[in-house]
Amino acid sequence: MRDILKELERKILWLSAWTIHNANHLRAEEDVVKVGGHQASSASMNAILTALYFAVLKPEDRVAVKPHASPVFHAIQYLMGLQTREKLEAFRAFGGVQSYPSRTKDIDDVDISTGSVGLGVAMTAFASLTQDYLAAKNFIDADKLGRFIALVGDAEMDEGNIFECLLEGYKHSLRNTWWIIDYNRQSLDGVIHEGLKPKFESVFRACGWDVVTLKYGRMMEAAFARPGGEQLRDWIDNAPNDLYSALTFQGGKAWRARLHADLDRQSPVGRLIDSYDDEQLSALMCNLGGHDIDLLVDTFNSIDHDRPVCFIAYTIKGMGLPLAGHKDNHSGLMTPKQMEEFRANMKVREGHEWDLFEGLEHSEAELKAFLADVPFYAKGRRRFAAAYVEPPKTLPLPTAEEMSTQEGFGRILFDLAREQTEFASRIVTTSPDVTVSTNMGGWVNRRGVFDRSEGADRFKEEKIASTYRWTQGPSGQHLELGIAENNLFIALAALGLSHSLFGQRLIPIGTLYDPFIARGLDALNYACYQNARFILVATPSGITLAPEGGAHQSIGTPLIGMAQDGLASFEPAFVDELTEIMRWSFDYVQRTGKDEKSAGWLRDETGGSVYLRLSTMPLEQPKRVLDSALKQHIIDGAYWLRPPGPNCEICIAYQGVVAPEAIKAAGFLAEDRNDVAVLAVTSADRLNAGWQAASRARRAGDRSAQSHIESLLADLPAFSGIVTVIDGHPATLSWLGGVHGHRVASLGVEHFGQSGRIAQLYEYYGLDAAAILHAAGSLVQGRPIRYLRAIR
Ligand SMILES: Cc1ncc(C[n+]2csc(CCOP(=O)(O)OP(=O)(O)O)c2C)c(N)n1
Ligand SMILES: [Mg+2]
Repeated sequence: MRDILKELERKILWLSAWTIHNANHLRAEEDVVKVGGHQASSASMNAILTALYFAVLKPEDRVAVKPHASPVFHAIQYLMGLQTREKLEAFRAFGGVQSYPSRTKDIDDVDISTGSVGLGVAMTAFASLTQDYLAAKNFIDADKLGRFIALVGDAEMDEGNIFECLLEGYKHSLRNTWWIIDYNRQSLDGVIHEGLKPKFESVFRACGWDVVTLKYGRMMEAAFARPGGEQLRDWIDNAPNDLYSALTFQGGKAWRARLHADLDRQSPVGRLIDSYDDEQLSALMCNLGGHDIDLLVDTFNSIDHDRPVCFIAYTIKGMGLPLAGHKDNHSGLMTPKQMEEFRANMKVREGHEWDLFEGLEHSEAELKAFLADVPFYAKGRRRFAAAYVEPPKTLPLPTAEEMSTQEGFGRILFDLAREQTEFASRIVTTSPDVTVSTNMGGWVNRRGVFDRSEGADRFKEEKIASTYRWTQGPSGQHLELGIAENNLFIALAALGLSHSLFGQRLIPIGTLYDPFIARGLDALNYACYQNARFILVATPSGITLAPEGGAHQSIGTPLIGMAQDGLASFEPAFVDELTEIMRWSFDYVQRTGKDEKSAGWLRDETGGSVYLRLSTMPLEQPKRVLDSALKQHIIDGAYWLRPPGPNCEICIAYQGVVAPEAIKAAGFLAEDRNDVAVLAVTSADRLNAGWQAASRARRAGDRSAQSHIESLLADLPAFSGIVTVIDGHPATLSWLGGVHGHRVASLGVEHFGQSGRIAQLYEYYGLDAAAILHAAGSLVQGRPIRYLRAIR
């Protein structure tokens, strides 16, 4: 079996190097993007991936493969019949295998996407926590837990989000997680800093992990056991990274010259060195732990506990290729001549490069029998689906004369927390230390904090009065996180893929302060790229958070919401709108319409995640009952609060908490111009997406396609001007003028906010009724608007 494994290791090295060579040299004249960055980096982890996939992993296990090992991963899938030659031939090209393993773009069962270094690593930890969460609720079988394994580049360890996640993991008693560090001591730019290994080790141990070092391969160990061996080991241990790399690149002769220069030739160690010929000496010196299949398989399979383990595997970047060890090899590519030599070594005939069993010594029958028996693939594709969990048909509408959307959100959740329904049991909330300040405290009072073990509430035991009675235990439905927004988003990514990773539906709701979305933005993008499903509630937001000042006020987040793929963004002004949006979101996050092309032009069938930008400012609530048409408009992104008539000269379009200013301004305007329209925008994002989609559909021949905003603004006379207003960047709504060519004046915030009272700031930044009237004045034709001077 081990012999076959070693043959497969060579085969995978061949296939991955060939995939890259093919894309870069053979198809370079075609439209294939020519960049290396994979050959050396892939080869570095070739043995580790071979060992894992063919001899260690179980079907329940999940792996995040470091971005540049993508060709190795796909070569393994190709051997297993799960990846096609066409896709490999089109590596990095249109429709081909992705540069970095992608759950959404690749066809071969990628467990966890990687690409932006560090994020896939943390994802394994949060996927493991998700598994614990599901097991604690008996949603999955607690006896069949998988392991979550990250293959980590050593330079990847510089990413801070990894350390944030280590601390969080410690707090949640992380288990069933392995991180295998590819300690090749090279990054993208070159050879990395000396002596990181002990630092890694102490950090991991401090966070409660076991650390296993795979430094010497078995050939090395055998040499160390011979006379002079100890000295050889000392030399290896003390060799600087760059020297080791350079000698690796130069090969056997160079090794001998250097070793003889440093160690007495006539001593036992000198004789030990001379007992190897050049080729053997090179093989010996490159026989680091991370390249020794036997050692790797035995070490991985010897782990008999569920504590988290960090393996530090010494490797050589480019191992087995002529690029090995060279400091510039990250984007290095084998030349055609080198590839020919490599081909000869691998015994691969021209024209047979993609043949599965070409150049291998074992018979096809033996190899096929081996592959058919690999445990990891025994249960087929591990991409699951979960049953739809019926959301409530309607959500009880929180009522009060005045209320903020943030309060409304908290009350809706609080009401849901009372329900003993399947749906309520599938909600999981999480927040980076802002659970209370984002109004989820009541929900947590009722549903508890998740922990694998029951916790005590000392304050309760001591009968000390407190608003928050948060019991802690396996039935808890709130995952309390420390203040690290990266962790929030990666937790949402993992919880939001529960249906696909574990076959169990969760409805994750995460809260944070709106400005701090920026802190975790790459992780948010990463979650969306994987098609994770969650509801992000960002509150409070904008300069409406007046006394908090510029540090806590968000400006650009509405634009983030618009630009982020996979995320439908809303900013309701009133709680009845929010209630409808939340009800819709509970369905939207569960939608599974697949094919982008066959779906309707709005792409709503595919579903996605949702971002709600809320506010702490209490607004007087409208007294109305939403009919189904209005509900639909709220979801589609806008409705006429005051529809335009045929003589309408001015339309005020607002989004979110500035609604009262817009309404007030319309009131003033109406005293002078009796036909003033007010457009309530609940989602600039969905309006814009619909507009873009309809334009695309029309270009593709669907002449009837018309988006919601196009129909709404069709009611507005061509001579009307639109004043837009938002507590956020004005560009969010300024595009409205492009829909039918209306003139636009856009109000919003462009500069860091100030502390103050809301009215002061609205005046200062030009969001108040007076500013709206001024803007309207600049748009109307003919007689100026009266009252302008009376207002300010
Ligand atoms: C967030 C992020 N920043 C930068 C990059 C570009 N990049 C890709 S790999 C890499 C470093 C590679 O070093 P290492 O992790 O040691 O892997 P190796 O190449 O040695 O296999 C960098 C900087 C990236 N992919 N993601
Ligand atoms: Mg490296």
